[in-house]
This record gives sequence, C-alpha cells and structure tokens, in this order.
Amino acid sequence: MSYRELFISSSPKISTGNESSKVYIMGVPFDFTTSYRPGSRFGPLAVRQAYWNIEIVDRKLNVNAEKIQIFDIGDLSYFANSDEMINSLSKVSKEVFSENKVLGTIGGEHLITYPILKGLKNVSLVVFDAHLDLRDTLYGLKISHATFLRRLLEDNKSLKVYHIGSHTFVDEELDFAMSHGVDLYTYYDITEKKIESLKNIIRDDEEIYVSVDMDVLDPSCAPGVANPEPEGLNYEMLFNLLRSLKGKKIIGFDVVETNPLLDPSGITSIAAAKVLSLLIIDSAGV
Ligand SMILES: [Mn+2]
Repeated sequence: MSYRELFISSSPKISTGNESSKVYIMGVPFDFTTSYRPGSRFGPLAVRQAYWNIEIVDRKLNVNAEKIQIFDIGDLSYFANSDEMINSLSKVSKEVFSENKVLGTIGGEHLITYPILKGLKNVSLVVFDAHLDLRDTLYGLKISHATFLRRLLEDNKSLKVYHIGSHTFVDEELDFAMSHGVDLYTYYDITEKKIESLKNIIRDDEEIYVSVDMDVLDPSCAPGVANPEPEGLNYEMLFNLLRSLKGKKIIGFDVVETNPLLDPSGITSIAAAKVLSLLIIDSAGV
C-alpha cells in the first residue's frame, strides 16, 4: 500500500486528467497552529469550489488552464497534531516528487510548506508573504505557521530563498533573513523599484518551489486570511509576478492561508483559485 492510499481521503476534486498528468494537486486542511484567526482548514474545499466556477483562461499568457491535465489526489487526512501532519505530508510529498510529478498543494496554514520543502535538496524557495515567518517561537511554539521558514533555514543552511512582498516583520526576523542570505524583495522594494517580473531574478535552470500566502495581497483584495496586514500587493502586481515565472523549472507550489470563514463574498478563495490556475499554467510546461 502506498502512503497516498494510507493518508489521503477522497473529497471533491478538480482533476482534468488522470495519474499520467504532470501536475498533481492535493489539499491539506490543517490550521492547528494558527495564532489569530483559525479556519484555513476549510481552504482546500473553498478554493476547489472557486476553481471549478471561475474562468481559468489567462488572456495575458494566452493559456486556457482548463485544457491542462491535472490530477487531484485529494486531501491529507491522517493527523491529530502538527507532528503527525508533518510526518504524513513529508511522506506523501516525497512519494509524489519521486514519480517526477509537480505537486501543487492547497492549504491550510503556512506550516504545511515545512514538511514539503524539508525533504528537497537543491531546490530554491520562492515565497510570497506579507510576513517573514522567521520568528524563533510564537506563543511558545517552535513549529508554527509563524516560524516555518526559520526552521527550514536552520535545517538546510544552503536553502536559497527569494522572499517577495513582505511588509510586516520584527527586527529579529530581519536580522535572521540577512544573516541567512534570504533574497528579500519587500512590498516597498516592489512598489518603489517597480519590480513587475522575476524573470531576471531567478535563473532559468534553477529548480524552484513557489509558496503563495494569500496575505501577501492587500486585505482589501483578500480579507479572508488568518493574519491580515493592511497594505500589500494588489491582484495585478501579484498575478504579473506569478506570470513571470512561466518557463522556470517549477517542481512544486502551494497556495496557503485562505480562510473561508472570514470570506463572506468568497473573494479570497476566488483569488486563491486564480493564483492556483497561474501556478498550474507556469508549471505545466505549456
Ligand atoms: Mn503570512
């Protein structure tokens, strides 16, 4: 029996293809360490529902994501605490990567990126996030959605990180980022230097994993997140930066922190579905 069969539940899917698809999608309905406003465990279902119902044709890239074969393997279901989530998700993601598939994950809180990245070597991480998630602890927790990136950089000192769109972090996090070689493009760098593309920032032959925390968007664009921080990228800025990753070697991606309980109009889930569609287009090699 494979780990997929052991740890994954069946739930509404967004598959357009079968197991031979290059891009696999999964959900991780986990929000146990969320410090402020829990509810992102309901993200995978809401983002899938939005994905089914919006137009996923991108006219700027001129690609219809509906025509791209993706295979949705379901939701991670076997965990009662953070350690169990980390254990089962690292096994499942390792298994999917070993089959040379691109793994796209719908969260859930940002801690889910930790087990996925932990097992990867020679892969750079591209993070879009209002926060740095580089605290040593948050409310006493070492393993949390506010510390995941610090734990990753402690585990793997050579991990290359491109961090895009942050605008709220404490000095401790900034010091850690600087001393660990994080390539930081804050929201203010992006607006003041008018950075619209990552084409010349990331090499074409560099394998990358892309993680999008929906709170990188201004809360007026994405109110349904666990930790909204006023100010941030607008849709056009985020989508253009994501479009600029087309042609890069994307081996996996995630879209995290969507909280449908705080999203009465559904706009955050809809924006997350658009982000998902762009990442599918970028990574499918079409
Ligand atoms: Mn964040």
